Amino acid sequence: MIWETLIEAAKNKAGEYIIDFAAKKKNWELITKFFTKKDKKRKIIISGSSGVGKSQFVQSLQPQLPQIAIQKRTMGTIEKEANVQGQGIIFLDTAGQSNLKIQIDEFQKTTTDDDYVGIINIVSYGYHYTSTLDIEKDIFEEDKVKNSFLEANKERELEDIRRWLPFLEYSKVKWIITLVNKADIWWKEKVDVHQYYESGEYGQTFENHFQKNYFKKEHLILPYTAIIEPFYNRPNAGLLGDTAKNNLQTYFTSELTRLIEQEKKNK
Ligand SMILES: Nc1nc2c(ncn2[C@@H]2O[C@H](COP(=O)(O)OP(=O)(O)O)[C@@H](O)[C@H]2O)c(=O)[nH]1
Ligand SMILES: [Mg+2]
Repeated sequence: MIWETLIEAAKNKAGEYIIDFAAKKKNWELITKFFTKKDKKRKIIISGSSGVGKSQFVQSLQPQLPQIAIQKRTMGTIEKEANVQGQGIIFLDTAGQSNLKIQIDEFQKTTTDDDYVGIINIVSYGYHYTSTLDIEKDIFEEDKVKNSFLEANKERELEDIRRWLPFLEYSKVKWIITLVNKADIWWKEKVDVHQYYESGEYGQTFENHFQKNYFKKEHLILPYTAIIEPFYNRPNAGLLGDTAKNNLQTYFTSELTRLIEQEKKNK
């Protein structure tokens, strides 16, 4: 129970009532809950090409952020609400063919609207799911994923960030997380994967942009697995177990919590 919340609560009739009620119930959490609802919600944009695991990622937050609940569909975006240390958070997921355009619209809003605190850009080192290719011909060579397929998808990831990084020039968001999803698939190549996103072509693209930039943002690169699942049902995946998956998810949540608390303090 935080003192500020209690003092804030005592300021008005509704607050007094809640304090009374919480005291009767001996449940002080009720006060925090009541006031968090009234507090301004912070927005986080989930970006990334289709098939990298955006929706699955939002799904995976469920056990990590127990209060994640309300889901709302608007034009092109799916909003999911959660509570991180008493702060209401809205995750904005996008779906469909034109999701890059929708994401860019959201990025543009971050220059004028200070509800937006961060961006989680999801990538998957080329292991994108796609429905337009022939699995046998275009994706696999025997049981090995074709290099040409992975390279083409990584190129798509780069094209996407090149398209939207300029829109972040005057953005009010404080941080960007590059979430390298599907670690269960690429775990064996983790050294290369980390290098690629940190200082390879992807990392370079990011760094180059922010050098020119007036507003510096914190950029974290975190490994993640939203779900453990073989890539196109091939038997060779599953290189990372449940414990590791949980550890990656817990680590992500602790970093997210840190960023949100930091942002609240600086407000
Ligand atoms: N192996 C594995 N598959 C994943 C992971 N995350 C998502 N997927 C799969 O990738 C496909 C696309 O995921 P989805 O969330 O729909 O991607 P979106 O288009 O970005 O929303 C689905 O079949 C997911 O089950 C992951 O961490 N590991
Ligand atoms: Mg989706």
